[in-house]
Amino acid sequence: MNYKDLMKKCIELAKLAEGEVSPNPLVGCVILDDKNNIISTGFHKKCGENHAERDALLKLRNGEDKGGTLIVNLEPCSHYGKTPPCADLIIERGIKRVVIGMKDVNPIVSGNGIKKLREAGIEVIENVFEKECRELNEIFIKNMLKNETFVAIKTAVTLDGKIAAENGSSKWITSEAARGKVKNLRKKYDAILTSSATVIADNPTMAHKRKIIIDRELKTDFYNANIYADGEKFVFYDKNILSNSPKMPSKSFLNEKHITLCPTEVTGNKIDFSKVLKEIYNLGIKSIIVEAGGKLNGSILPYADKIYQFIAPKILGDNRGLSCFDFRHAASIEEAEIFKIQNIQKFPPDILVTLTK
Ligand code: AOF
Ligand code: ZN
Repeated sequence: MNYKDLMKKCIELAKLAEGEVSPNPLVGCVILDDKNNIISTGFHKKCGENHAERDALLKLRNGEDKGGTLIVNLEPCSHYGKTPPCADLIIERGIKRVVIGMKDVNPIVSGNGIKKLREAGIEVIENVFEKECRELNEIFIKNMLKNETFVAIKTAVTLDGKIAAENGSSKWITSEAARGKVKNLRKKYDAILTSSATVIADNPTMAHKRKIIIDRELKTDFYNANIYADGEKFVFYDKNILSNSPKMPSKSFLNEKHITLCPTEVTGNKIDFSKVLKEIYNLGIKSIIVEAGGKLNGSILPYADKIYQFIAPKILGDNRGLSCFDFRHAASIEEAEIFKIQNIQKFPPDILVTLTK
C-alpha cells in the first residue's frame, strides 16, 4: 500500500491549526479500518488540547478501529504531558499498523513512542513522505534541537531587487494577490519583527497578535503610530537609555497599551541580534517573520532560516533605490550569502521565491 497520499492528507489536516499550536508541532492523523477505508481523521488544534491521534481515535467507538491502520505525520508520543501518551491509546484500541512521517525530535519522545508500539506487536512503518513532514514542522524542529527561535524574512522587491525608490516610495511594489499571501504567512509565526525605520517611514499596522519593534533610540511614536494600535508589543531598545529620559513612556501608559520594553545590548550603534533572538526565545516567542527595510534584513540575515522573496515584474533601474539586503560592501561574488530555493509560486503578476539555508 502506498501511504504517501494519506500522509499528504495528514499534512493538510495539520495545517488547519497553523498559527494555533505553538510551541507544539503541527500534527494530523488518518485512521483506516482493516479493509483500508478511511474511518476517521483528526488533528492537533491547540497547545494543551488532544493530540492528533487521540482526536481521531476518540471519534470512533471502541472496537471500530480494531485491526486498522493509523497514519500520522509525527511519531506518537510516549509521555504523560498535558494529555496521556498517544502510543498507549493506539495499543489499547487494537490498531495493527502505524505509519509515521518523521521521528519526534522532542527528546522525551524521540524513538520511545515507536519502541512502545513495536513492543506491543504493532507494525510500524517509518519516514513516509519524510521531507515534507519535516518541512511542515521546521519551526518545532529548530526549537527542539537548538532551543532557538525560527527566523523568516519577508521582502517584496522589484526585478532589480529594490524595496523602494530613492524617495522611499514602496506602495505598492507587489500585487494585491501577493499582499494577501503575506497575511497568510504572518499567521504561521508567533510574532512579526520590524524596525523603527519602517515604523517611521511607512506607519504600517502589521496586524498580528504579537509584534516586536527594534527601536534602539526609542524614536517611534508610542502614542500615535499604527503599529501600537493593537496586539501585544515588545520594544527592544538600547539599555543605556535612562528610565527617566523624556523618551521613556510612563509605566501605566505602557501597561494600558500592552507594550513591554526590553532593554538590550548595543555595541557601537549596533544591536546584538544573537542576544535579541535569545531574549525573544525566552519570552516564549518560538518563531518570527521579519518585515523591515534593507538594514535590518541584512543584520538578521546570518540568523535567517527562511526567506520569502516576493518579486514583481517591475524594474526601477536606478542604483539609488533601496536594496532589500543592505548591510555591507561585498567586493566579489565569493562573498555572496547562499540559500537554496525551496519553492516558487505565482501570485500574478508577481512570484514568490521561498528560500532556506
Ligand atoms: C502535539 N500534538 O498531535 C502530537 C504531539 O505538551 P503536550 O503534552 O501536548 O506534549 C507535546 C509533545 O507531544 C510535543 O512536543 C511532541 O513531542 C509530542 N507530540 N504534540 O502537540 C500532537 N502528536
Ligand atoms: Zn501524543
